[in-house]
Amino acid sequence: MREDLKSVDPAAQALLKVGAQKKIETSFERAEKLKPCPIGHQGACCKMCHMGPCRLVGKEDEAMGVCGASLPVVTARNFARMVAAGTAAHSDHARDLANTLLAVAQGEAKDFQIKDVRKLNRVAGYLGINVEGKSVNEVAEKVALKFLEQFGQQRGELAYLSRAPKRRQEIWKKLGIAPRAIDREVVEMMHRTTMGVDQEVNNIMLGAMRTSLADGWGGSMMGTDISDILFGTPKPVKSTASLDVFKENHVNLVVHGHEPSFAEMLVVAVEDPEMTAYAKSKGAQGVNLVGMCCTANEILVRHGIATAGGFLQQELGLLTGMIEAMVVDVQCIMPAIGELSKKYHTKIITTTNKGKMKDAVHIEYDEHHAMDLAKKVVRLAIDNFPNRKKEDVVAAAVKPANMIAGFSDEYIEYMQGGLYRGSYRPLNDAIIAGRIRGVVGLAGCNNPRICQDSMHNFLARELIKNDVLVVQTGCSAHASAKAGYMTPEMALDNAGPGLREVCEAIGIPPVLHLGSCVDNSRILTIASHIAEAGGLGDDIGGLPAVGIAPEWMSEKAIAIGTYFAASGVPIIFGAGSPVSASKTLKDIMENKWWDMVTAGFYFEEDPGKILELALKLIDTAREKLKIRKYESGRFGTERVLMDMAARRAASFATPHGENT
Ligand code: MSK
Repeated sequence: MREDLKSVDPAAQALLKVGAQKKIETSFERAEKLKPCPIGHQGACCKMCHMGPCRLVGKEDEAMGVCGASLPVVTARNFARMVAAGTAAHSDHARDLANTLLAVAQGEAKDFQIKDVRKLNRVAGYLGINVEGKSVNEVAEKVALKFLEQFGQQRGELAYLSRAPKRRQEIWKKLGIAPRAIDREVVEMMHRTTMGVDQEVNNIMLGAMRTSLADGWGGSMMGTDISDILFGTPKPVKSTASLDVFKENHVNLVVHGHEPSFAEMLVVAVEDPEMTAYAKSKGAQGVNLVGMCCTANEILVRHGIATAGGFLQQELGLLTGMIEAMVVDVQCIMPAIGELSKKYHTKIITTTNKGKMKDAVHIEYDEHHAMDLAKKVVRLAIDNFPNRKKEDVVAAAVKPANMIAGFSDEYIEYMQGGLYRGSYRPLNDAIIAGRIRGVVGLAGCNNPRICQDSMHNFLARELIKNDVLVVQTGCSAHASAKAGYMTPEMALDNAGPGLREVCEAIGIPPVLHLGSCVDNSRILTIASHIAEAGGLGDDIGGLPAVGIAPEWMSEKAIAIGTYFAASGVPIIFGAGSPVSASKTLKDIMENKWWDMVTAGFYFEEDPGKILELALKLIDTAREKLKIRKYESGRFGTERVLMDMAARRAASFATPHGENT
């Protein structure tokens, strides 16, 4: 397949060509060669026991496994297990951070400090911890212990559920889906989906919602908050994004994965004059720290560290021949990079016992000795610089795009009135007046079965043109950043007139970078603030807001989508449906969930149809709220809506505008 059909990112295309010339396969080529199993792909393969795997083919009401499990039950169980796995991933990340916070509070992790005391106190308030008369570390210790309790408590409900609007809490209670404890929900979901337990489809899906809420309002929200407390709450920072952020005359050190603690230490270590001097002694001018995937997002939103992009860039980055070391932690790290690194001088460094890799150097991260370990890693990268082979070095030769990142929910509140008068009411007023038609959370992965970034870029462009404010996280945010959408100029040139007016007044891009995958919890917080600010109902359900993950691939994305729906935000996923085997399940998620949680979960592969559905959901919500009907062009020159053929063509346009 042509490189321009594999990715719309010109830098990725250039490196895919390099791979082809060198006969090096990446996930892009493997995806072409290895077709997905059609039965498993649609959720119809049951491998919960060793009587199978049973492949359920045939009519929905006739197909069954050896044990008698029906197709809807098998499909629901598979989906629910994806939710459990995604919840486990985000929450285990939060557990590590909670332990780091505890170690800092108890004076055992001396290289870290509490950076945001204001946020610490706010979080203590959510958890019912009295801060009066306590030192910062005493408060931090109580917060960390309370967080750790949230994983395994045997009574009550997750403390953070109280951050949701009252109406939403009542819905969860009525449905019996208020999560009790994080680990408990994951364990129970694994139990009830094992052979011979839960055999009622609706009940399995209710369980899936409860498990996902333990992620959104549990693990992920804790992960975000602890990172803000320890490393600082993001506020706008300038940076750049591209596969061309590597520097030929520097030692290039990449951090890849999800957890921010060690990466935070590396940010400090590479700036150490001792490290710079050491790099110079080896012939380099310094050490260039670059991020990839969600670890990139973490250090991008807090320090403006340049990003080489998301999940699908990891192999392409190695093809530049310029990476001395790639430090990986957990999640979304392709096993292929171990083997690929052997063709180059690059060292892959694993840092956790949870995630070891053949052909990698293992340096176990421990927050108690964070800086010593960070310097060890930086030195290892520097020592590897003389091993770089000139003949391997290729630049993507595409100028990195400028961007502004770092829009936390706190900053969005602050920019609407300042430190003491910050509020979400101006945003609500802009929505009520129709300047902003609605809000879309555009999130999720890249998937090599879809032209990389094509759907993210198409949807971001078309949504802002239609006066929809776009908030982004994860690899979706990387896609917009690389395409240059995260600048205020983008609003001037491309946003609809109402959205443009709002962006100009506040000085923000029309596409806001909110952070990493766990930071999808910021969208829940923003939605709660919008509901509380008044004028748009009293619940998240019913807001003119939609979540979209057009190029998803990860179980974590499924957990995120489910917690959004269970919180009242309708969700649209592209890239194929893992429940398409069962019409019953599709009906539950697209229709019955509306009656239960005021939101549906849709799978739709066509980008034009995703856009149409998202706008329809937003406009229907506006109608139900009885706010002004959105009219394109009311606040300025009307923008021409594209027809379906033009949209499809645009979805394959490169970020720089030329159609391929
Ligand atoms: S990294 S989960 S590929 S968004 Fe968070 Fe990207 Fe998806 Fe991993």
